[in-house]
Amino acid sequence: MFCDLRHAVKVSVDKKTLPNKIRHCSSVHKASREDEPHVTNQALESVLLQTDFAGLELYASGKVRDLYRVDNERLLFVATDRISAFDYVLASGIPGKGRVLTQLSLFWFDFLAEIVPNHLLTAEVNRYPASLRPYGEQLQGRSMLVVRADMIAIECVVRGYLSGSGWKEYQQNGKVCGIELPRGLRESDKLPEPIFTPAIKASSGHDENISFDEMAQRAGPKLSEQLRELSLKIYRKAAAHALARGIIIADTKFEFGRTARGVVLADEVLTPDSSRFWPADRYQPGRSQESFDKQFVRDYLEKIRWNKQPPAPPLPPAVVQETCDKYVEAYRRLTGRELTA
Ligand code: Q0Z
Repeated sequence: MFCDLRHAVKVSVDKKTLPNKIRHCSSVHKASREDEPHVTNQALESVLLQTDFAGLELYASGKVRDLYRVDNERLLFVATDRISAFDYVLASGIPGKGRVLTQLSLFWFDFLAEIVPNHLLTAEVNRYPASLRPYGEQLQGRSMLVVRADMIAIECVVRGYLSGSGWKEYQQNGKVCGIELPRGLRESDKLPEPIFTPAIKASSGHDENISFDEMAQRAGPKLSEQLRELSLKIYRKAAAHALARGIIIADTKFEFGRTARGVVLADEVLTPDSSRFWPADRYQPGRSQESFDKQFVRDYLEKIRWNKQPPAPPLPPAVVQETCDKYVEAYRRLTGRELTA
């Protein structure tokens, strides 16, 4: 079983044995029994909450992923096991989450290769430059060596369904990012066709939807049209694939960059962190939808009536386990493969 926590109950990894302050923390917070047998480092489904690669320069860091500069041309993209909910990173990690998201991005890069080139150089740790070898074990399965791109500062969002900020805007004026939609749509309704709804990173840290015209002014009309066509094409192909496997990709965000090879798809792609994944068999428009991956987490946080102010609480082992299972299930359904690595 991929993320069986039953035997990992009271482990705290000896941090001194781990190189370079990379902390593998037990995802489980309370020891249930003092006499539970200890689990070795290897057997433990440890979670990576923080990265710190001595000698590597941090290039960017987000709620759940970190990006390092390898040299002038290359970056190292690392997915941690951190999880966020209601805008905060929780105190517990989800074992395997970083690997699932990385392997899913890799699947999609390959699946989409005929439509769009991407920033991936390799995800094979033994082909990484020598400077990364000391961290090979931590990087295995959860990292990608990517080409440094000149990022285009527009979030390329595609929506196939009416949810989140799209639903909010629609209720106010019948439009999303200036795109007029039919009257009478309900929350979570499928749109007549997918729409391109660009956004920019606002100073608040939140995304701010903009019209296509505003994108054209910022990024130029030619590039904007290219990114819109690419984004819609990618979404259509991926969403059809996912739906046939029981997952609705309600919306998703792409990031593009420019390299010597032209415009490339960068960042992570079509993961549950960059998209809304809904279980198709539970789909029912007219209300908000269950999240494929985070529903157990949200339900728990509502149940304990967390006030959604920091610090975010830890999760009980059962919730960690159920959530881990959902990520692995999403990977299995979308790729038809078992998660190894
Ligand atoms: C991606 C981000 C992350 C925080 C910069 N290939 C690339 N070249 C240049 N820049 C980027 C990429 Cl992917 C780049 N982000 C988003 C990723 C943590 C923010 F891992 N920022």
